[in-house]
Amino acid sequence: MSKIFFISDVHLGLGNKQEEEQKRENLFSFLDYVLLNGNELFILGDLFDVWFEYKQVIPKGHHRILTKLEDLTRKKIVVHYLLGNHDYWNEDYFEKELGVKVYHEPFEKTIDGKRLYFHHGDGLAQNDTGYLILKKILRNPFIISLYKKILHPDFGITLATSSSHKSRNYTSHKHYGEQDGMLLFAKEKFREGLDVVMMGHNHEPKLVEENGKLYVNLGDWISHFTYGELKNGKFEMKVWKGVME
Ligand SMILES: [Mn+2]
Repeated sequence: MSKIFFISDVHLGLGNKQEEEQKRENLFSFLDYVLLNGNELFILGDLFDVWFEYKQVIPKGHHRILTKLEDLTRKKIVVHYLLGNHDYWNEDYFEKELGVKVYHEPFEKTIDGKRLYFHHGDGLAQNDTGYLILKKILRNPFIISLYKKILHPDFGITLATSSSHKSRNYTSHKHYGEQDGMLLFAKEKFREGLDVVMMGHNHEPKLVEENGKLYVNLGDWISHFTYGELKNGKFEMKVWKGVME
């Protein structure tokens, strides 16, 4: 039986120097644990507070996490990385250089006979047409490639960083019933035959069991440091206490 780990919303680069240092050490100790004990790792988006990659350029400041991920894949641990609304602008660096499996869209996997569905969690709020339009624009391949052609990386990445901060202020101040929307979506998936629906995005750890089906929100690594563990067909949500004092 395999042992599989799940995390979401680490938002590397979001905090001040000291917070980031602490978060990194904490995350690295977790990844070392996964390296020794796991078979697979799922990252459900917003690993970075901003990841904006050009064909030949990646953002500065994250080299240690990149080599950590490579350590995992070199040890034959399968790393699945579903892109979130803060780190969607991925080219092929993670796949080609780090051996990570990258997903641009929500996806399904069967594990130990159970059907699991993974979604970052954005765009599921009720009556939030504005965000859905914005999401379409921000993910449009033509617009993304035009942006990269026009803007030098120093400017393009800086601009992406500042709009990421604006987007957080916007999303954290809206009340479109995001929690409800996510749970409703999960229930819809249960009706389609899925057994587990897992998300992140709203930074609120949550576990809802219903007729043997499971909705999981993995929380975040900003204030909760929560992770999921699936072992012998049993799912548990835990808090990583690693190197925190
Ligand atoms: Mn998000």
